[in-house]
Amino acid sequence: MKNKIIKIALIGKTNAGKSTLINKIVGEKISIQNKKINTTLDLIVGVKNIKHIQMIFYDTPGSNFLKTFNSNSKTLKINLWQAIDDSDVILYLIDSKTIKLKFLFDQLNKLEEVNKKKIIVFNKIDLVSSKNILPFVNKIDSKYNIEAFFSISGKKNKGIDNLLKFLNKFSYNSKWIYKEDELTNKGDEFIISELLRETILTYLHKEIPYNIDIKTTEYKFLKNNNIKIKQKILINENRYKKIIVGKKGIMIKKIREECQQKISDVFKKRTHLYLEVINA
Ligand SMILES: Nc1nc2c(ncn2[C@@H]2O[C@H](COP(=O)(O)OP(=O)(O)OP(=O)(O)O)[C@@H](O)[C@H]2O)c(=O)[nH]1
Ligand SMILES: [Mg+2]
Repeated sequence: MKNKIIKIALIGKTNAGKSTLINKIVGEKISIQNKKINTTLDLIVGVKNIKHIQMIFYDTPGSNFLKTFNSNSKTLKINLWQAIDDSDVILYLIDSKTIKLKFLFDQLNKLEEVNKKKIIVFNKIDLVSSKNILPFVNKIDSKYNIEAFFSISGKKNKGIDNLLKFLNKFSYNSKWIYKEDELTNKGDEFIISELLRETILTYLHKEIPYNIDIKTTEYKFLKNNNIKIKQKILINENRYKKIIVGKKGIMIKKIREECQQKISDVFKKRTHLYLEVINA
C-alpha cells in the first residue's frame, strides 16, 4: 500500500486541552500541559503512524491571540498561523465546560478566511453531559461550514480513536515527512526544559512562570545509563530568586524533585537533576 500523510493543526483557546490530546495521541509526553493559561508557547509537532498513514499534529499556543494579531505576543501568533497555513485540516478544540458562544463565533469568523477543512471537537466531555453540547452544535452548524463535530475526553482517552479514523479519510498519497520512530520535531533538551517550565507553572504563580528562561547546560548519559542534567533558571528580577528558592530552599527542592521524576518517567531512565537560579 502507498504511504499517505495528513497534517492537522490543533487549535483552540488556551486551556482547551490541546497538549493533553496530542500527548494521548502520540502516546508520549511531548508537549507540557497545565491548568494555567498559555502553557504552550512553541509550535510542537506530534507524529502518529497508523499502518501506512502518517498523521502529523501541530500543537499550538492558545488561539485567544487570533484576535490581537499585532500585539506583543507576536511569536505565539506566528507559531499559530504557521500551523494553520501548513495543515490540511483544522481541528478546533473546545473546553466543553466553559463554552462562550460569542468568543467562539469570533474565532470561527477569523477562521472563515482560511480555506481548509474544519472539524470541531468538544473536549473534556467527562465533565459535562453530552445533552449540553447539542445546542452548541446546532448553532455552529447553521452558521459555519464544518466537516464534522466530535466529543471526546483527551484526559480520559474517550472518543479519540473515532476522531483519528475520521481524520484519516483526508489523508493523501505522499512520502512520510518524519521517520518511523520520530515522534516530534523537538529534541530531548527542549522537552527537558519544557518539563521544568511545566513544574514551575505548577508551583509558582502570577508573572513568574512567564518571566523566566530555562537553559539546559548539561545533558549526558552516565556509564550506568542514568541521565545527568544541569539546568539554569534565568530570571530578570532579583526578587524572583527568593520566591523560586523559597524558605530554606524548600520551593526549589520541590521543583527539582518533581521535575527529576517527570524526566525519569518520560525518558524511562533514572535522572539526576541539578538546578541553579541566576539573574541574567
Ligand atoms: N477533565 C478534563 N480535563 C482535561 C481534559 N483535557 C485537558 N484537561 C486539563 O485541562 C488543562 C489544560 O490542558 P492543556 O493540555 O495544557 O491545554 P492547552 O489547550 O494545551 O493550553 P495552552 O497550551 O495554554 O493553549 C490541564 O489541567 C488538563 O489536565 C479532559 O479531557 N478532561
Ligand atoms: Mg498547550
